[in-house]
Amino acid sequence: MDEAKKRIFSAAQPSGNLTLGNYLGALKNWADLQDDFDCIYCVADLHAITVRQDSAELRRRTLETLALYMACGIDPEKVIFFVQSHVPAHAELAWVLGCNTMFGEMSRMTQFKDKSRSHADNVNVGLFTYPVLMAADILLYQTDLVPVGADQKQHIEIARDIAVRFNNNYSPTFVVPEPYILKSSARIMSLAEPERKMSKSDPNKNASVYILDGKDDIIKKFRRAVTDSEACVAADPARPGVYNLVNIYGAVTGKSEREIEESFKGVGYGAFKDAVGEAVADLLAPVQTRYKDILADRAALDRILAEGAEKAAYIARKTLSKVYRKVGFYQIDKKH
Ligand code: ATP
Ligand code: LTN
Repeated sequence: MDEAKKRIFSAAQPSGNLTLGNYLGALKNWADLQDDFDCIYCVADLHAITVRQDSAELRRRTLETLALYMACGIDPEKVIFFVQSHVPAHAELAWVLGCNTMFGEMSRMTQFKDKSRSHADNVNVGLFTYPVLMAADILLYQTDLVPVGADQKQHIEIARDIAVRFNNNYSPTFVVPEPYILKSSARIMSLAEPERKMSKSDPNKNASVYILDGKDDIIKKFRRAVTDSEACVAADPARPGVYNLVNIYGAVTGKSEREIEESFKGVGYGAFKDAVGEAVADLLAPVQTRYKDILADRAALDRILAEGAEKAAYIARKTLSKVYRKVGFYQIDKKH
């Protein structure tokens, strides 16, 4: 790895089929960044079990998520890829950081409040301390930048607070990370409820476009997308349904809001929705073809994961040892 390059770390949970929101908000940017930064990307399976998961499905999805990262253009020759549970330092650092994080800080987290509402029968302690584990993920690798969608900004701020506090209470230990959020694709909204973000764990399958959806399904989902009765294509945040479609079309085609408004002047929602659906289907088709080929070679994927875990564990160990020394954990002197 090139010492002069800034370090990037990011992760997605294998908690469902990845959506267009994951692609535009995260995966596409991860691929775009891999040449200019020293990138580490992880499949966050420890985070995924904060919500109940079927074991066989979680196992299958972990591998599928990795294959999808690669299909989106992320190259294991250029980045470190691994599964979070394969590197024990994540859980170990999370414990120490948890002892440096306040109950009040965690109680304010929007994601915790949302998920405790949507999973009221399973408000577990892991869901509450989720941001501490995420801070451990980031801080273990002395990360400079964390590319995520806007929904994760609050968690990165907490990771920064935890890093600054630890550095002040002990001595400089962690790089203080910055969020890296692209405006155009930061928040892709649900097609059914455009006030809510598109989310892979949304039980309404029409609310999300999945990266692996076929063209017909994609077109159908956009046709059904909730809009309004004004029948005028505009980038107006007060009209969240149409605004979301304009935003998606812009992120996919690279066109500005003004250009989109211009080119769809006087055009009804039906034709506009079809144009968005076509553009999204064209964007995803090559990803889907690559995905099938990549997933078919299980041995290659296992090799990538083994190598990734080894490289990640080496970096993570160094930070963890430093932390253990600073907090005063007794170290055995190997020279005896
Ligand atoms: P879940 O529904 O299980 O909470 P999720 O769809 O929110 O999952 P994550 O695994 O939590 O996905 O997120 C992976 C990455 O995708 C994160 O960087 C997150 O910010 C980004 N992301 C998720 N949903 C969107 C969205 N609708 N728009 C933009 N980025 C998103
Ligand atoms: N919580 C993140 C996934 C995640 C993550 C991370 C993102 C886990 N650990 C570290 C960036 C850095 C989410 O997207 N829901």
